[in-house]
Amino acid sequence: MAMFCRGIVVVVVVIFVAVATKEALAKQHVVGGSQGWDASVDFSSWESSQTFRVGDQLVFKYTPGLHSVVELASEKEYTKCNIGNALNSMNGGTSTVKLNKTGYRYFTCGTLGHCQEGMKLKIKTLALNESGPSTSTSPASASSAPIVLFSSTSMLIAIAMFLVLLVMV
Ligand SMILES: [Cu+2]
Repeated sequence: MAMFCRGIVVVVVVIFVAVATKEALAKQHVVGGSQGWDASVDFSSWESSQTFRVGDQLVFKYTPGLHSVVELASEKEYTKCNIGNALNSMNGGTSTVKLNKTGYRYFTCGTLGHCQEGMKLKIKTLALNESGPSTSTSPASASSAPIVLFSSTSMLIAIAMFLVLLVMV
């Protein structure tokens, strides 16, 4: 019976470690950083400071009623600011988009004129093992949040590993 209980604990801990590791790799990208989804932000330079991978999330933060988030189907519509055939539209003030596959995605604001004023974002999602564009820009501004996320999750993994060792002995 004791062996059976130990077996269950090991299984639970292994599952926990697997989930924690996956969480550590996924990132939330707050679009535009602290300024959020706003016309004053240069989204093209924000985009180039980030590396997007499958499993990550985009979080758009904005004032509802003033802005919205519209996903466009193609590069052509993105270039022309044509929101007539939008794939999706969100207007709640905090909109989360999960990047569930590789490739390009296009977003803009649904408010008249805001796309032309630069509220548009084109991102490329990479596979987990794909190497990103060279991150030659200063790392200070972009990557502070993910590092904090990673270190706390690493701690959980370390604790879980320790528990496994305890159970094994
Ligand atoms: Cu807008």
